[in-house]
Amino acid sequence: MRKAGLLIFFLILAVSVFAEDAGRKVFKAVIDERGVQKADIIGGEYFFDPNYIIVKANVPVELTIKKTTGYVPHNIIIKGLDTLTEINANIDKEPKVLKFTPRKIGKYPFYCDKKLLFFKSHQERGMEGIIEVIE
Ligand SMILES: [Cu+2]
Repeated sequence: MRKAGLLIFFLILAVSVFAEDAGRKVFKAVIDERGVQKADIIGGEYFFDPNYIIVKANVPVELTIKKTTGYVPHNIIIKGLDTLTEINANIDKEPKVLKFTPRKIGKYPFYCDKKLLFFKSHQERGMEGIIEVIE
């Protein structure tokens, strides 16, 4: 009985890992004439679109983020992109530009940390993504 439980646990784990990858919408930031990498993100219930953004290291980034219609408050939090910055911004219907220069190659999760009472957090409901910094 114990083995069966373990097997089910690993099956669920495998399925959830697969599902996470399958749900990614990938966008590679576009470098404009100023040499700035740009990407637009929309946040809403309960997603970021795109939710996998690829940027180059040591090139300034401007992420323009805005909210879909609706009254649920959202934010975006990104940690560790460079040594000083932790991005933590509310998302509004008015587009907001988040500026940073990624220094280290790697994958950096971003998410909305809003949560209503005992409900699942927005992050748990799928309001999360990854910024991948490449060379
Ligand atoms: Cu949210």
